[in-house]
Amino acid sequence: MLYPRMNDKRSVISLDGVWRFCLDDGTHQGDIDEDFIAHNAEIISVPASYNDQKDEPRYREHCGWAYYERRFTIPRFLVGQRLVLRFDAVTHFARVFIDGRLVKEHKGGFLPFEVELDGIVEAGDDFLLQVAVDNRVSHSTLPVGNEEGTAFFGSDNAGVPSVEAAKVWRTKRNLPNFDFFNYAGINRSVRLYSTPKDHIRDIVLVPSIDGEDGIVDYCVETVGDGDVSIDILSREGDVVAHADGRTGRIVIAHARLWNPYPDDPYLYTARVTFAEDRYDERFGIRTVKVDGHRFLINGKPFFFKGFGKHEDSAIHGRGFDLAYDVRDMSLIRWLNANSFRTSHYPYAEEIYDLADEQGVVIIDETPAVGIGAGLSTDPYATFDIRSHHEDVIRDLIARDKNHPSVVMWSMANEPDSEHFPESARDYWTSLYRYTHSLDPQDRPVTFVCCQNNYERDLATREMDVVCINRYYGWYNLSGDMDAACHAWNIELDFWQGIDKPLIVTEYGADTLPGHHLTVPEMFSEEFQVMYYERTNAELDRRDFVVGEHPWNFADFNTIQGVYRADGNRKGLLTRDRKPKMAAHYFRRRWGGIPNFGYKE
Ligand code: BDP
Repeated sequence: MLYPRMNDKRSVISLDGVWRFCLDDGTHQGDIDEDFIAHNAEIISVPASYNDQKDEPRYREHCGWAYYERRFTIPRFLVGQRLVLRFDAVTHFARVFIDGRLVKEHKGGFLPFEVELDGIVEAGDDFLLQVAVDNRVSHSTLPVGNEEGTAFFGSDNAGVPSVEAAKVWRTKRNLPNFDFFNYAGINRSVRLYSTPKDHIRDIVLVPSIDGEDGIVDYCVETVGDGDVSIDILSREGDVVAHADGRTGRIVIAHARLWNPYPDDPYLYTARVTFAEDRYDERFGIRTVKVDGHRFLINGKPFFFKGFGKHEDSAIHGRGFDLAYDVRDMSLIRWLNANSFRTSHYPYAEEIYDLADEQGVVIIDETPAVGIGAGLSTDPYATFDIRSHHEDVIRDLIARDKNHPSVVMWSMANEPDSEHFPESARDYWTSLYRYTHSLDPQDRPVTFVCCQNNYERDLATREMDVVCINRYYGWYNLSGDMDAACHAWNIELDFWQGIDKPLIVTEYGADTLPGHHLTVPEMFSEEFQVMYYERTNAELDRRDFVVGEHPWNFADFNTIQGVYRADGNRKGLLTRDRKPKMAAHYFRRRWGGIPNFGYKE
């Protein structure tokens, strides 16, 4: 799916701004009731989560439908053009109405969807746009909600003997099976864009390297009549190669490669022309491959220095915030990092553009978090998760396939892979094959494994890269780093025998900024630094460990619960991006670790 870009053939009009909004009272269930909305509507900002825009608790606690509306007039000068309404992300389920008529339903809160307006409205029309949004999570959504009445770190234990109170606790409550606040609403931009009627539908670019030359195998999908031609432009805008036809191979002589910063993340542009349409897609010449226990970018062994992140900020919630994203890119460089994982859902498309440009490597994750966690039944046999999971993987790859920054797909975070090991292995290996089959660049595929009994787990070892989240010294062996390091080594001996590259995709300790101790105990800044120093010393001794991603880049908001004081505090930075001592520690450490050849 192409990102909406403006040029001399295409226009993009933003529908972001102040919309009218109201929460459902539980009686409308996603249907539009004009009177109800008219009586209850108030202002809300789009894009942004609705939860933290108001001071009444019902916005944070809401479970169910909410309604957005605004009027819009399509400029008459767009007569004769194809018109498309595009939602970058509505969390988690959307129903779109135009003048009261349902025109689209979409499941999944982190990927774009479109409404073709042909036959619905025309240039010059003024219309009412309404969006019903459902924030409920369950065993059939991704991320997963735990319908049995337990929430991540929350507790419905009412004490003795009040069973009735526990029932009240569960009523109309979202029970996320994940550790980030369930921010909802129109979280990303809404746009109307136009293209010529005969148009370019998609562009697929597959780069490779042949000696000094860059190769691009390409395919252009079109609708209507016309011829396709493609120019490759250098960063300076010069045409360096050309081809005609819908599919083909282009050779860029003496190509410059896309490399992670501080090397040059060089980008070319594929300028595709078809009939009256035109589209510019940026791309990089780079290859990705797993070879034994090494992860190769452009044929060289790469070391991942970075973190799991979140899209999370004050007031916006999970809403798109470009200034935060630009600042985060700057902080990634300040930290001497080179990568991050889009834990635990696909991020806004603009972030991938920034990463391409800034030379930051991405592990691109689906919103499949919480599958089977805390259940006593086999989630793979019990719940109907597969078809939605496949849809999400398909749409993620369709959206992100051309980004040079994306070097690996993560199908999920911390699904249960231990309690029903055969069933989990069957599910994950077949989804792994499915993911490989969809990716034109055939990048490595993985899922991120929960702290578990890794000897029982049969799925994690089948992935291209072993990705493990481990909390030795925090949730396990709390505060005792001698014992934690001992446990690490026992586990690392096991993975050494599997002989695949391993990335520690999460490890960390909650840390209260400004809490200092001479004796480094848990929650102090000194403990966080010691935790990482001790753990990293063990990881450094293993050459199959090809990456370290502390959890998390920054503190982030979560559901309230006994384990969370003002959210998850494992950030190297505070939520408003001030460095803790551990940020300075990693900045020094990573400053001494090269992108390539660290453990050679
Ligand atoms: C891991 C999860 C992550 C949590 C983290 C934690 O993958 O989402 O935030 O633990 O507890 O299990 O801090």
